Amino acid sequence: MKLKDTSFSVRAERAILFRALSYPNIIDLDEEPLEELSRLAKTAGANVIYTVIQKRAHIDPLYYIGKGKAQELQKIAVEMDADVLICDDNLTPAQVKNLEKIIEKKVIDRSELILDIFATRAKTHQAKLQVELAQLEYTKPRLKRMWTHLSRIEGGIGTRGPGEKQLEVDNRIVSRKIHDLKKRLGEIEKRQQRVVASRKEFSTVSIVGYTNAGKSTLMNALTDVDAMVEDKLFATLDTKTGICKLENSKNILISDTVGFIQKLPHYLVSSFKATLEETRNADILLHVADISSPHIHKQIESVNIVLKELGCEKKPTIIVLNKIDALKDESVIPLLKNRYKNCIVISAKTCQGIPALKQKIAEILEKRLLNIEISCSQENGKLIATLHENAHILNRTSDDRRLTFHLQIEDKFLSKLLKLHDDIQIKELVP
Ligand SMILES: Nc1nc2c(ncn2[C@@H]2O[C@H](COP(=O)(O)OP(=O)(O)OP(=O)(O)O)[C@@H](O)[C@H]2O)c(=O)[nH]1
Ligand SMILES: [Mg+2]
Repeated sequence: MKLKDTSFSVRAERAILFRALSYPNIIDLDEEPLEELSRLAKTAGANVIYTVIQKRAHIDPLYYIGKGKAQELQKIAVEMDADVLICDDNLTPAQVKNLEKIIEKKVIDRSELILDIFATRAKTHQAKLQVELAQLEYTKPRLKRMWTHLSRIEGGIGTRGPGEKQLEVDNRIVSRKIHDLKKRLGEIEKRQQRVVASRKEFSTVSIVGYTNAGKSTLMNALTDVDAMVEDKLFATLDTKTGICKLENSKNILISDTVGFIQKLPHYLVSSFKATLEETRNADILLHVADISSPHIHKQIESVNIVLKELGCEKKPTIIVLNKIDALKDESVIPLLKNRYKNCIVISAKTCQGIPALKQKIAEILEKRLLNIEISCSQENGKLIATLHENAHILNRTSDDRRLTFHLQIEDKFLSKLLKLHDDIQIKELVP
């Protein structure tokens, strides 16, 4: 089971985009509700020829949009010679099946589109395995549809998955394959954990954020790594790590990673766990957001949801409001600063605000509490007194000549201690 060779399958498909708007989304209506889906579709290689929005009180459990609207879509699809219909929400397997029956064209949902983009973008072995796993997780509950509906759907968006040749594939094979991929990715994850652990002497910072917010551009501004920057969604699928020198001449490790998007399918996040290992272990997160986007709040919120899913919601996080050079209305800056307390305004492109960002990183690192064990001679009264004053002592033991403290101490203070006293021994403890 291999990812299809995308150089042949990306043909410019004619796509109709559709979305049902129900409460509370109708009230909170964006100016262009299908703008992001349209960018995603174009990224996947489609030509968007028409968009349809249906306002309705409830999402239809059988057809997502109303049945009548689906019949209308069928006529439009024939008239406009569409190849594919793309829904902005995630559909149930039954909804896809029912819609395809009426419309008689390939219907794909948001997750399938994102998976498709990931499949075209995956370059490294690990990224490919991760995408393949996510595709299989997506396919599994839909195998029945694949059996009955796939025969008339050849090539193009949504068939780059392992599904297209899989009419003969049954649930058992898919499950076994999922198991096997998880095992292989688990091994990669363990290896990655070891690499991350071996770098523990460095403080680590992970760049996260909505897709296209400027994460890789920021990575390039902070380190000498050459990360790929593109005005495309999901340009980065792999983690890159580089060294950044702070003003206090401390070196830290910074990693760039895959972007997030709203309604990101859960299994995609979990498939990318190995790639996101750096994020899960980072001391600080830089959450990059595009200040020039009218959807900035929603994008920050979507990223926070994914961070929560990764168990990172409590990590010290700096909200990095990027692309200030592209902002037209500067009056929003005070409002944003008020809303996002720990934020900093920058332009990764012009490097405006980069020194201030580095300064902020240094400050947070210095304030970070370390869990350590310090042992010193019993005679070192001055050190013992300063420890009592400046650290939170959790435990204290003594043998004939030495005292051992288990304590929490600020990184900044520990550096000072090390300079002042040479008879202490320090061991960092895992909290
Ligand atoms: N005007 C302006 N454009 C920027 C800035 N930072 C990034 N960009 C542009 O935004 C686009 C996306 O930048 P990337 O750095 O690739 O964004 P990313 O967050 O890594 O995107 P993905 O990896 O696709 O999630 C590119 O066209 C960049 O040139 C900035 O400070 N100002
Ligand atoms: Mg990137």
